[in-house]
Amino acid sequence: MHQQLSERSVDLDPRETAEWLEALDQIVEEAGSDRVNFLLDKLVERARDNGVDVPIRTTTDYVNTITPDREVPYPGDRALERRIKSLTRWNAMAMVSHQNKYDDGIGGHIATYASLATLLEVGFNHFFHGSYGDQPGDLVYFQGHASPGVYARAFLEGRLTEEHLNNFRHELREGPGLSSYPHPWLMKDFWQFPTVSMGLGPINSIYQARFMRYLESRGLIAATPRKVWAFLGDGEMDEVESTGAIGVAVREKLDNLIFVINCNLQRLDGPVRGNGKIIQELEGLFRGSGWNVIKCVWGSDWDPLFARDTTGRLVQLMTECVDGEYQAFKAKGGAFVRKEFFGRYPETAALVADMTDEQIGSLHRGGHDPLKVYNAYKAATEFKGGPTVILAKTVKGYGMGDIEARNATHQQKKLTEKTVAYFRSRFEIPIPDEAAHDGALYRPPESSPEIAYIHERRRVLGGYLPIRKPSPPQFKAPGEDLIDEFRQGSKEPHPSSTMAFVKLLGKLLKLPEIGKKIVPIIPDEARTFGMESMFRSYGIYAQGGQLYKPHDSDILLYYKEAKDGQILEEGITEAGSMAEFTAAGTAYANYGVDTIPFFIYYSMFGFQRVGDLIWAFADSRGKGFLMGGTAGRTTLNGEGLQHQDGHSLLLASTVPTLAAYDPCYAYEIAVIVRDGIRRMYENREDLFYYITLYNETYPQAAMPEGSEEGILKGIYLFKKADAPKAKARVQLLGSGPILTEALKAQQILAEKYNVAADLWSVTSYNELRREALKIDRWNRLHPAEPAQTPYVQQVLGGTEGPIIAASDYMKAVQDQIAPWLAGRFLALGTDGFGRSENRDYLRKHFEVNAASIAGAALSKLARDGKFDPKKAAKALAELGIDTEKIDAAIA
Ligand SMILES: Cc1ncc(C[n+]2csc(CCOP(=O)(O)OP(=O)(O)O)c2C)c(N)n1
Ligand SMILES: [Mg+2]
Repeated sequence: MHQQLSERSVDLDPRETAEWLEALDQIVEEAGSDRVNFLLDKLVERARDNGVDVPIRTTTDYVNTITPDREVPYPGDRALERRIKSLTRWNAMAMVSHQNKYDDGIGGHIATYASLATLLEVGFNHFFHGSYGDQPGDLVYFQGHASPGVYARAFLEGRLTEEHLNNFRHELREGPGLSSYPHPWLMKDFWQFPTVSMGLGPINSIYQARFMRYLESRGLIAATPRKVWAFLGDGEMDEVESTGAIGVAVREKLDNLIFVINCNLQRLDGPVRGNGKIIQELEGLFRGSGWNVIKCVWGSDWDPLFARDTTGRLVQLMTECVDGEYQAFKAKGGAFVRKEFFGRYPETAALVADMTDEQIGSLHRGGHDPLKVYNAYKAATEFKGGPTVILAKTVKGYGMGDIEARNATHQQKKLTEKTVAYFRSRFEIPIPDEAAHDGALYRPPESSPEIAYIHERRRVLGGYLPIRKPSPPQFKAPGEDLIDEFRQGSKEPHPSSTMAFVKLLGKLLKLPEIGKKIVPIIPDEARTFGMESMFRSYGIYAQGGQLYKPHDSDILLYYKEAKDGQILEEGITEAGSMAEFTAAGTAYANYGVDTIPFFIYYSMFGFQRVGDLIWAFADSRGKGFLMGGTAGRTTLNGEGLQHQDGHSLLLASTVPTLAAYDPCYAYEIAVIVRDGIRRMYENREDLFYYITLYNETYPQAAMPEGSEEGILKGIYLFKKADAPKAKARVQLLGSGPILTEALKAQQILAEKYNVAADLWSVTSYNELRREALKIDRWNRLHPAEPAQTPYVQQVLGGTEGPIIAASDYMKAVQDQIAPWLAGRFLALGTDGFGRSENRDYLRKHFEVNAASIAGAALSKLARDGKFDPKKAAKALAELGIDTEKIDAAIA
């Protein structure tokens, strides 16, 4: 069943081995680790010269990295800390169990925190800084579904009341409730980081640590010993986001980052690696990437066994066994361990001959031993030059009696009376039987040594956490003059909306107070967006500065990297860029400093690729601007199916705090961005923006008088029809560059068909719908009051004729306002897969070109009885519309 070790692992000559090791020990003692490393390198080199195949080994034996002789004694009051931990264990369990007893199926988790308690408590008592002087403290990403333990501690600290805990997962009742998981949106003074979607904690914490360095390097915050701690599940490490960015932490030398992976060997359904060892696998992965790896596998009670194990059999046995076996050892108790583990070799059986089964059964795993955990944390916080990962072996459901380490333990919400009784006596909770069965909470009096100790430790460490403290406003939004340059429209050569935005960004970067707070984030397409001139002016952030002379240093716009560079050029990682955007967009709550991130990327690779990170950004109350470049299914020439985006706006509409805009003209962008800064940073509203940017060049129109309100609300009259003798009238709605097609359609309709078309620019269907829904709701709830009218109806309700709404996005984007426009509405959009073609052909294919818009207007007029149907059919032919061609939606 277990893995056999290869010949290479068997010691054929122990005496010779001992001589070599002694020699090595002596050099360690006399010359230190640099010399040892040098000699080891030389030995490997020589061995290879002699034809020996020396593999690169990134794993070590299955034992603790920190040996007992390198440990420092535990600085805290072990007995008192154990009492406190028992109370957090109890209250976490009681809270979940009680809630499920009275509200069957409400859920929650007990087993995860049971495995994590020591790892968190050592941190709370000795490491997690609430503040560093006047600076904010450590940033801790908690394993999301271990939240009951964090609540239980806050309860002991007096930060949460019994009422809070009694309302766990009851957030919509009268009293204050607790959210299931860490959600800043739901508990804005408490949680900082939404982590429960597996994999987001790892990537977000890496970029958080990098952004901390960025802020320090640019002098926006003081440099402190502040750390980012990320507590992660071993099952969670399977997510690609969990390991996909670990190289970044090494490259960026992030010694402010500590991963603690709670290796309880289980995930939800069963073992993480039943047939292998997750700790060894992760050690190889992280060490191979260059992380400082600290394995914390065995508790102190194993140390005497190691000391007596002169044959090396114990370590061999530990390395041979797989996680499926280790799980069984904890699930099945001491007698089983004696037989199936120690009993495998006579030498190891002898080691425990004088121990009882009970003693064997309770031999601890590293993650449950405060001394081992303390030493691991100490080494991690002192390590310089790179990130540290602590691989702590724990037991899922530790202390839960007969469900400890069982496959089903993750799902245990309600404990049996027997389990509760066991739990209570094991952790010595002083409450009567009946109260225990009912899941009563227990908090010792304020004057008790436990509570006094908790407060004192937190006082020494600078305050309580988690805590979320947004900063007050730090600057005023830019004035009207930001827009001035864009009011008049453009001259030849006309820019695209992307170019216009880059110009606007340049202006923002130059503003006295705001400029330095702007954080441009780009994966790798600055040149596509025409932003390369910013490299030289603002520099690309590089923690080590620029170590080479760039080949283009002789030109003005060379590729400049600098320690205090302002631009974050992340490389081709939308997930990493989004994580960086998250750190920047929440800096106001974590560092007390407002930064305004602009993340500019291919719109296609945003929502559908990193949607969950965007959702978590909203949960985090993030602020900033997502700029969807190369937007539109037909505006992006040539690129085809996987690049042409016709749906990001629809996906954007699903995010409650996101205001999404699809502007056509430069002045629209300027108005939206200026107001966005006002709302987010001056007014402190919790929202963020998504703005599409296109790369088609066309004349940028002059800003119509009085259009500002409409631009922000989502619609304004761009150009009234100029057809006084027209027989029929329509309303044309256009967004993004398709507004320019609608502009042409307006002319076609007037000149060829004597139809008057009023032209509207719709900057945001999403915002119009939201406002309309809000008004509808009010009307629904106040039937006795005069009804209010949604903005979209105020604007379009009194107009005449059908409404044809075209954009470079799916029809469903436009359809968002259809319910308020009765039967008048007809959407033209880009449903279906993109194609490699130029704009003319693409717009014809998707039926969003000027001809299609004009044709749709005539067709709808005909259906409405306001235009001769035969003439309409003839007009379609004249306009070159192939009425029998395949529908782009399914092509
Ligand atoms: C992206 C995502 N997928 C699935 C889940 C559902 N889920 C919640 S906890 C869990 C198992 C977690 O296992 P592990 O990371 O080992 O944590 P443990 O509870 O063992 O400490 C799963 C699959 C989730 N929260 N997020
Ligand atoms: Mg696990």
